[in-house]
Parts: sequence; structure tokens; C-alpha cells
Amino acid sequence: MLENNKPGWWRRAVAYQIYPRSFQDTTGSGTGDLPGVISRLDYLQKLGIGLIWLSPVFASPQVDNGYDVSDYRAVDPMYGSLEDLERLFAEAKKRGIGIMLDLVLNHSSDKHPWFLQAKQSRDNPYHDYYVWRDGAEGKLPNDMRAAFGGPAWEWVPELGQYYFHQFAPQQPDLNWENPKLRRELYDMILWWMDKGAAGFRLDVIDVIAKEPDRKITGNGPRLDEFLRELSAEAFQKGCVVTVGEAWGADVERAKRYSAPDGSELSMVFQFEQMMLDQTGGEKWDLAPLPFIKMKKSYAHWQQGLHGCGWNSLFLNNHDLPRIVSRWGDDGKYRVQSAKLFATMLHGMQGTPYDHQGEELGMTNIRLPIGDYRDVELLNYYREAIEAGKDEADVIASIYAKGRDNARTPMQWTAGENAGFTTGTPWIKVNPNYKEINAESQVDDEDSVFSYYRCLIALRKELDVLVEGDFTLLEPEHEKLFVYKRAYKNAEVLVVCNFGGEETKWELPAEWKNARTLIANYPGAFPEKLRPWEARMLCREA
Ligand code: TEU
Repeated sequence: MLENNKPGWWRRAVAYQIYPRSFQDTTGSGTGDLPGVISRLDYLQKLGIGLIWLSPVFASPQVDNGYDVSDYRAVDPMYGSLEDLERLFAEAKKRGIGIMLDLVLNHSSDKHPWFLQAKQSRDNPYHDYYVWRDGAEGKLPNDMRAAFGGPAWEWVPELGQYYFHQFAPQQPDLNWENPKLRRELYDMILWWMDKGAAGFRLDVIDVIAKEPDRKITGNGPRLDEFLRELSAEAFQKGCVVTVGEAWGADVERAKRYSAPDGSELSMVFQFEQMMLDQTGGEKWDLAPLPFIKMKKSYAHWQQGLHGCGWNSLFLNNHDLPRIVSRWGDDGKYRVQSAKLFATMLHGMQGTPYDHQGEELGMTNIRLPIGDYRDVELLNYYREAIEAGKDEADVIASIYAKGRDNARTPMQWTAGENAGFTTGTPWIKVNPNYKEINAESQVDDEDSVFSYYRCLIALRKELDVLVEGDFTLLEPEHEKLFVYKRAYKNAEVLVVCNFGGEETKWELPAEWKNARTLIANYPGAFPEKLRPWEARMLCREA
């Protein structure tokens, strides 16, 4: 069991993301809830994880599935009560698991009492909690766009002002320039620390220091200052783990955001690798994965943060398509490719994140447009069709990249609605649940689940996986991702054959007698690596 009261305790842990809406329903409402999470803690303990990133469960109008918070200190009734959440903290703790709450500090809901006050008048004490600019109706302060489509400015006729929003209009940006607002957020965080939160995931934390007049959103000039204050005034008052979502971080910035002295955050959650298969940074464009670039990008981050920062390792979350469908093979080699991605990721330095169902090899889904629920996806569809794009292309992008791919209900059993709910699920269950489900995997030692379980155990056992440095081998190889980790006299070698073809590769002589830690095919190291074959070896140097 991990002792989560010592500094840096989280460096050895593996995290698991729960999207509570889709995890486990206990009431028949069709949406998951907190008692549902509690009921599945034994499953998570068996998997071996040490942390749960719990996507937002706070009171919310649910325009963006809880990333639009109307009360930061209340649990949304659809998820249960505050007592349920406190019970979850306690039950998780008993199993050596810490709960990380998901804090959305860049914006609130437009139904938050602060915003309702803020729009009353320009001299209301809460007005300055948000970002306002004068203007005239139809004459926007500038041409900035929101991430979910449309302009980043929304007109409030009663005030004759626009407010700024980087996401949906129902998610007005909070004004971090205002010290009163910042203090209010710190007090709220301290309150949750007192209740037993083991840590926090900080939603889009790299855009809080925005300066719309200069069209700055990410990594604004005051960001480090704000993070240091947030850390000193809140996080450092306890022993919590913090992970900052930072789409725009490069290695140099990430070193500051995750400096080992804890002056800002414990770790960054950056997206460089996950954005490589999109052209021009445009999410919906479909481009093949530039394999060699991807390997070099991992090496750059592994080496850049070694000893001076800390990274999150992930291939999935609730905003990304399922990795077996994205870069792997969700047909014939689904199991092998799911295990390959797990090996590739868990061999690196950082904190691995497993997004619910990833440990089962869950896949993307294809739905008729009317069955999708995500605000980003639906806005994209509407805008793209209005702009005259070919519908088949738009649908192809949605199948490949839509966020609902990762949000379908957790597949627990082969029974009705995959054991997720006895009611009507809020979004369709992936029809492959009869084949892909937890029940059939937990006791099968060849399953994707058992493979994850083994990888998670290895990280607790081997210092080299936690501390080791990273060397990329075969950097120009078109098919193989090979790397080495080294710490003291221990070395680990990871070899991954990306794709459905066999690849001939000679294992270097010094590795011939090495111990196999884990592999997704039985037997000894082969002359030719088989489709999606992945192996992790260990030796004393
Ligand atoms: O995501 C940040 C973010 O930038 C994404 O919205 C991204 O643009 C999109 O997912 C790409 O497909 C965070 C949360 O993870 C996301 O669920 C929220 O919708 C968003 O912030 C707003 O709070």
C-alpha cells in the first residue's frame, strides 16, 4: 500500500481516471453516481492503482458534463451527496487510494451565483470576478474564438458589455487578476483538503493567466506567479498531489510548472504527443501518426524533465478517442495492441494515467449524429455543415476524434447495458460490451486487465521504472519503438512493434540473458517480432 502522507509519495503511483457520469449507476437514472464509484473500489484495488482522478462531481447545469461548475462546494444531486463523496474519500483511503478532485478554476458556469451577481451591474462586488470589456452590440472587442466554436465574447445587453469565455458561452472565464477571486478559490480548495481530498487535477490551468487584449490565452505572463501563489496558499498547507492540464506547455515551461520543490504543481499533463496526428493543430483534421516524430517527442520530454520535473503519462482521457482505435488495431489485434500501448507507456518515467476502460481495451464507437451528447462535437457538426463541408468527411472526423468515444459507459459485464445501469444510459453503450467487459477479464491471466495489473505492480517493485533515465534506441526505425531506462545498476529495455506486420530485429547481445518482466506473446524473445508485439526486459548492468 502506498503511504500518501510523505512528500513525493505519488511518484510511484498509477492514476485511474473516473468519468463518473459513465462509470457505475446505482439508481437506475442512466447516469453514474458516487455510490457506484464506491461499489467498484475493490475492482480498482485489485488493479493496483494508487490515485483516482475523479472528473467533476460538483453542482453544475451539465452543459459541458460538469466542467461548468455552479457551486464548488456542493455535489451535484445526480451524483449523490457530500456525504457520499466523504464516504468515497474514506473508503478509497482504506484501500490505499487517494481521490483527486477535478477543479475547474479557469471558468465557472454562467449559473454560478458569482456570475449571476456579476451581471447585475458594473459596480456589483462580483462584477470583477469575470472578464468584461465594453463594446457595442455586434462590435466584438476582438476576433478571438472559443474552443467550442463561435466568438470568445458574449454580449450582455443590460450592462452594455461583453464577457470573455474560452469555452462555451455558459462557461464565463474567471478573472485571475482579481485577488479577491483568487482568495475565494484558495479557501474552497482548503475546505476540500480538510474534507479529505488527496489531490487535485486542475482543468486547463495553463490558460488562467489570459490577457485577451493581447490575445494571450495559454502560458500568460503571470501564470507562474499565479501558480506559486495557489500552491503556497492552498496545496502546500497539506500533502496533496496536483496535476495541471497544460495543452500549451513545452518542456521548458513544464519544468517550472512541475519543479521538484513543489513551488507550483506536482506534475504536468501535456498533449504534445497527442497532437502529432493533426495537421496545423486543428483537432478535426485527420492525419496519420508521424511515428518517428512521436518517438522523438517522447524522448525529448523524458530527457527534458528527468531530475527536474514530473510528467503524466497518458494515451486516453475523456477528451480523446480510444487509443486502440486511434493508433492501434481495434479489430484483429485489439488485445495485442492494447497491451503494446500499455507497455510503451508504463515503461516511461512519470505518473501513468489509465482512463476507465482502457485496462479492458475499450474502443471507439460510431453513432448516428442524434445519439451524440458532447457540446464540442455537436457544435463542430453544426458549424461544419453550415460552412458547407462534406457530411461524410465531418462524420469521419467525429468517428475518429469525437470526445464521446471515450465517454460511453464502462463495460462491466455481458449483461444488460453492460452492467452500467438498469435504466436507459445517458449515452449509448458500445455494442461490443458482450465481448469486451470487466467480468470476463479480471480472472483471466491473459486479459488486457491482468496485463495492466502486472505493469502497475512492476512500478511499485522496480526503482528503475520510477527513477531511471531514458535513452531512445533505433530512433529512425519505421516500425519499432525501442527504449532503455537505467538507474543505479538496473536496466530496463522496452521493445514495441507498431503494426500488424512482423519485424525482424536482433536483440543486442547484452540483453540475451535478461529477465522478461512482461510481454504480450508467450515464450522467448523471437527472431521476428510478431504483430503488435511488446516486451519489457530487465537486467543488472
Ligand atoms: O479540456 C481542455 C481543452 O482544451 C479541451 O476542451 C480541448 O480543447 C478539447 O477537448 C479537444 O477536443 C478541459 C476538459 O478536460 C474538458 O472536458 C472541458 O470541456 C474543458 O477543459 C473546459 O472545461
